[in-house]
Amino acid sequence: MAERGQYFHNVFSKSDANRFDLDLYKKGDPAKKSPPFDKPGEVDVFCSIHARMSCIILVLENPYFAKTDGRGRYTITNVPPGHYTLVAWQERLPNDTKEIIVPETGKPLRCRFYARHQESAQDTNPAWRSLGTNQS
Ligand SMILES: [Cu+2]
Repeated sequence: MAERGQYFHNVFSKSDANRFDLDLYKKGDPAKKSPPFDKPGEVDVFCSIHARMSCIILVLENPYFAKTDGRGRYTITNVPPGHYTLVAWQERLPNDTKEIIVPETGKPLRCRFYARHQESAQDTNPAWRSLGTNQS
């Protein structure tokens, strides 16, 4: 039985973007290595000691991102004018994308995503839900 606070972890990822292995380290005693996170992409992170420990880290190309609130709304501010691909990401759904043009000046853009749960693909009454729309 482990002494309280003496748990070990071994955090690693085999994802194409940002593959790493932090080797064994103790809780409260930080790992000697740190993940590079230098390539954009989705990084699936696991612990070889604890099967239930996992997370997904998104390494993004720029600071223009937002997390939706409880009602599925989001706002991305201070985006320079230009042509962009806006991507909606949710771990259990395929990505959805929209091409947008941020004008030099003008009203905020509104961009709404809809997605269907993969589990309900065979459902005769598919549940559609909003992944988000920007606020203004
Ligand atoms: Cu662990």
